[in-house]
Amino acid sequence: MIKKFTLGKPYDTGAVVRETAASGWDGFPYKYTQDEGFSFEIPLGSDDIVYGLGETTRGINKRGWIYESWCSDDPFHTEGKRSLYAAHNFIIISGAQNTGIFIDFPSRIRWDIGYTKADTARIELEGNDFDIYIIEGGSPREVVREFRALIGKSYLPPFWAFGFQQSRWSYHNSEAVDRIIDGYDRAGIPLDCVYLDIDYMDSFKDFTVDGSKFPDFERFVAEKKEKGIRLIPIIDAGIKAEEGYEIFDEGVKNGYFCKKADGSDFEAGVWPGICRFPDFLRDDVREWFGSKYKKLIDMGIEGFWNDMNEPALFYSADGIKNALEKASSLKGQNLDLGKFFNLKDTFAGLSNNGNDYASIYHTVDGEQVNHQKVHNLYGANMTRAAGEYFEKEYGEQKILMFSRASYIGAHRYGGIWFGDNHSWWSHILLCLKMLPGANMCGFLYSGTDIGGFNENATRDLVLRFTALGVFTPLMRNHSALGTRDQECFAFDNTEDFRDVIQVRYRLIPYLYDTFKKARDNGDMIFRPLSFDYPEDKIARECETQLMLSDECMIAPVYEQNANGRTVYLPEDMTFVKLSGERVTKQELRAGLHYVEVALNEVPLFIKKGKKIPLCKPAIRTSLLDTEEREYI
Ligand code: MIG
Repeated sequence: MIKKFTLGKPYDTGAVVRETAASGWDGFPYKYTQDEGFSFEIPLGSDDIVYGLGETTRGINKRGWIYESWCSDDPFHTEGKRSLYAAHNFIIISGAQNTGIFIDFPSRIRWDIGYTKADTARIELEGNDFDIYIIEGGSPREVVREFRALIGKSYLPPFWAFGFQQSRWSYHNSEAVDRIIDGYDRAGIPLDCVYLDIDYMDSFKDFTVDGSKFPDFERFVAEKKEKGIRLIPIIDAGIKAEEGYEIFDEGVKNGYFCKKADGSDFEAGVWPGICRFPDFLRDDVREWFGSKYKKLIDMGIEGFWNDMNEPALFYSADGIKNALEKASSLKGQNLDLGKFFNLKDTFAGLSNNGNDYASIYHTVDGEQVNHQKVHNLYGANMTRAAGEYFEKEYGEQKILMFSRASYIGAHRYGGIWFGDNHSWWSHILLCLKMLPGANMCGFLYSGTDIGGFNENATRDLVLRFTALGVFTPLMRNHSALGTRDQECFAFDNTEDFRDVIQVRYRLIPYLYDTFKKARDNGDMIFRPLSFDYPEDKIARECETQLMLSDECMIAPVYEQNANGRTVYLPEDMTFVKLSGERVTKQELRAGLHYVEVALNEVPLFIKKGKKIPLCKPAIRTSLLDTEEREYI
């Protein structure tokens, strides 16, 4: 059962697709207070679990921390953080009752889930115009299904997007791209996509290609496609302010960019230098920007990733001016501690600065809307711009699209990746913990940078990371500028990588069916164990394993130098080790077990009475015979 509580004049975020009549406030079940903002308190029973918030730091059970919905470009995903790139405003309180709460409000929300008071979740909205949906269900899974019916069907990517994908910041030119494909082919490791990061563009200008790095891009793209490889270029939110650049000129002429209070265009520096920012909240701007992807699609491109759309702002002209003024006012002085740190913070604080966000205005239905009020919708509407255009022009399942920033609703137009993680062992688990939360909110096509983005990866880390990535719909190895080479063939004994990635290709028919089933039924692909075994104490606390669809459980190895791990089986299961074309099976009883898993093996647990299909591996998805299936 869904109840909707509306206050003020909520901004139409587009998250909800099913009309729901508002209930009277006297039926609101929680104690609330209303002043400049709105806050309410939910009592938590000592055994209650709080699920949700999608892409966030920390655990599957969100109790014991404060989270903030505020899409942030933050490349350090440590436990002390409150926000990452997404605003997924949905939680489930699970105990004697199961209650889902969706807050459709695009500005900042503070979720104090038992941080200040262990037995209370206190939720504070920075504003008084919102819809809150409260969903009562028999089980957490039912609550999720009801919620998903409310927000509409998830995006369905093309079939080839389930193949293995290789990325790096950056493969600078056509030779670099060829070297990657060649490296994979020579090692016999399956591959479907190679990514183009910002350096493929001419001076970081969206929808351009630098002809000196990629001469005859169209032919190059066609040649790769002949080989079964797709190139996936990045698109950034900021548009270089440069006269004569078509996108900039059109944006200026039609007034499509975000404004400042005085009506002039807002400007900030990102990769291309000073940029302007398309006002994606407007229908006409979305239509215009969406249609620009055609430039690359006409050159044979079939997929994109949208980046920097929180939006990330390195600096603004005003910010630089103030900082320089401060610096010069201190010239010649002997700085005391306070002045020194103040100066340092002034420069460090230039990026993603709150004053800059506060100075941005959107124009919605002719009215000026301050960015602070709708911050969390910016990236989501960039994805929507692309997704709406793709569906209209090319139909469903044709163009791959996923984004860094997101808000619920964008799950209908694309997937997400979890942004700039690190080559840390703990980030294998962080990915695992985010998956169910993202799935709850409809983001089924999701995954993290395999091997880790920041810092240097080791061979064993990449192998263990990849073994988890075998199950994530988006399976992409990506790494930052300046880090050690992280492609599978860059390490010794490449046959181990082949063994792991071949398992992915063997599983694609199953994973694809699983994806479609979850999409059609408003279900999750990945569930916490506690969803399925709510009475089982150990299952309820398990944060290192997940249920996969209705047949399996996954339990990746996530520690360095470990030859295996301890795994908990809530019921009897078959322990399967997959490696290349090899399958070994062992029946295990319910309970705790230590299982050995070699670096070239992918562990999987299949429930009693269930079977899953495997096909033969191939080096491309296009070469898979998905009909010839063996059941294990
Ligand atoms: O400021 O385009 O998350 O995947 O490689 C960094 C360069 C900008 C951030 C993305 C990352 C990408 C990088 N981008």
